[in-house]
Amino acid sequence: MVFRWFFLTVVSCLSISSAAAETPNIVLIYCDDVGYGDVGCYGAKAISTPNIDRIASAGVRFTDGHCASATCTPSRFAMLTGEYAWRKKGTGIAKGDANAIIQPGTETLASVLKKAGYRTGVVGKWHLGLGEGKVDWNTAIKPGPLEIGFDYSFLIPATGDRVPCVYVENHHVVGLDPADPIEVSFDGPVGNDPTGLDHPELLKMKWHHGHNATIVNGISRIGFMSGGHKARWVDEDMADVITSKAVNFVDQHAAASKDQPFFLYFSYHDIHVPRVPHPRFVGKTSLGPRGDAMVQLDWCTGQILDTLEKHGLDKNTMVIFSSDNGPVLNDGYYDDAVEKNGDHKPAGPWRGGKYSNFEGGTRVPFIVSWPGHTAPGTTSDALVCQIDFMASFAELTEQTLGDDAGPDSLNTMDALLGRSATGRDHLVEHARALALRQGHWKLIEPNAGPAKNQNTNTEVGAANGAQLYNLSTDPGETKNLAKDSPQRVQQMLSALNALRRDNRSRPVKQTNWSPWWIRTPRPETRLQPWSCCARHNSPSLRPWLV
Ligand code: NG6
Ligand code: CA
Repeated sequence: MVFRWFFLTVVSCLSISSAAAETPNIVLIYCDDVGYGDVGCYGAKAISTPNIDRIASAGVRFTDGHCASATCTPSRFAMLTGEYAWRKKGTGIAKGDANAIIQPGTETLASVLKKAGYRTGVVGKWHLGLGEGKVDWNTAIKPGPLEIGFDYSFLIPATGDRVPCVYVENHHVVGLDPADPIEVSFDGPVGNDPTGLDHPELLKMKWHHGHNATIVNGISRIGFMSGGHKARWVDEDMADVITSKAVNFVDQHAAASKDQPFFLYFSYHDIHVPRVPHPRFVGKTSLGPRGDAMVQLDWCTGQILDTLEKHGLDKNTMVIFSSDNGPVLNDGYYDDAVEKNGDHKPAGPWRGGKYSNFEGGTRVPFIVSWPGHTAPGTTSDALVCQIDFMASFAELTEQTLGDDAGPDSLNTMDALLGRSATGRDHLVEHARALALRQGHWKLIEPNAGPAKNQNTNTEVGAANGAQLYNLSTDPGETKNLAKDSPQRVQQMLSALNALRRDNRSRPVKQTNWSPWWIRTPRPETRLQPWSCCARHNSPSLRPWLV
């Protein structure tokens, strides 16, 4: 009898648990250099973004949503691996011929979803390195996304402004003529292609800083490239090309099996430099190419939303819209971004932008919609970060992350869906230095240096001493309160150092399990369930440990 009761209880627990696993399709729309204030539903007046606003009207728009770093490679590394990039050497802005930064065998957001039965794809900007050793672009290029959990990839290998200027589909350059092999170098010239430095008369967009090496499609790039002429991309067509690949991925899914969920990481080139939108978008804003590229980006968003609707997939698809770092105007080309900006505020109310430790560096547009699960048209002030996607989706799909996987990824799914007003209780923001958020308090650690990025003119948040800001009364980070609150500064510096020292934010799971009746009650070593929120979990933030 007792056995029967026990058996039924176990069975019913199991069935409850499997009924709780949810596997919506997931479309992660990831922009490049789009700032908080560049999107209509975040207050942009000079740019209209009806399609992005459609996502917001079906879901939750976050006001305190972050990428993990203020530049691309480390942000993407953190989002895909659930580990802060500042913990790992070699995760700074990657060269165009960088080797794969995420090693095969590393658990990633894609591999977690693949284990849950998803078909996984990445389309667009990669910028996390490909291959190993001296990369040969004329043979199979691996490892890459396919070796870390993606079933399909169609890539801009690094950035639009770096060679090689070709697309890579799965392991191969698209449209490569074997008689015209590709060679790439970041150390010195290769081949005979003209450079922007020697032949400015050949340029349709002039370089301002950097970006003066090989000319491709009338635009000089970072790095040297020869060969692969037929395979080279045309910047004006890039948004159309990658959008058609993303749409194909969804179409194929719809044709093959609606039962298998899919995860599409759709990673735009826009609005990174060089900003060269298709002629049909030119002049759509008063802001020049930067604003017009934003209109193009919104169009791409509409295409993918329409495709979901066409197949009736929208009802069970979670759409996430965000950006890899804050905004920048002049990032290396004369494209009128500064001259035509007028009173547009790319970072919205936040100070700084790309490259900055001020909020503008990492506080970006962040929208989540999932019909039937997110309340339409809502706003959340919860502190959320892309680094948490991994643990949050592991939880949603009822998987347990290993201790080595995603060490800084916390399950914040309730906040992401707007079910809870509380997200993280702390976050490390990464630019040239580290900054710690604890609620509305923000500490930027001492980092001496010029106040502005000398190329882009962005305020980077440098200062000899610590900076402490109260974002609830001073969202623009104008009053440094460090001298008034030395104790808080000390507490936050030690918490930051403890996060560094611990090598993780999510506590390890308890492995030496023993029955409760023989456990020693020692609060300082008792570990909390990993999926709980950071407030209860982070060893670094428990004051009795720091
Ligand atoms: C910088 C480039 C900048 C941009 C950035 C990467 C120079 C002087 N600046 O080094 O133009 O390419 O790297 O941007 O070369 S990111 O959004 O991909 O991180
Ligand atoms: Ca970027």
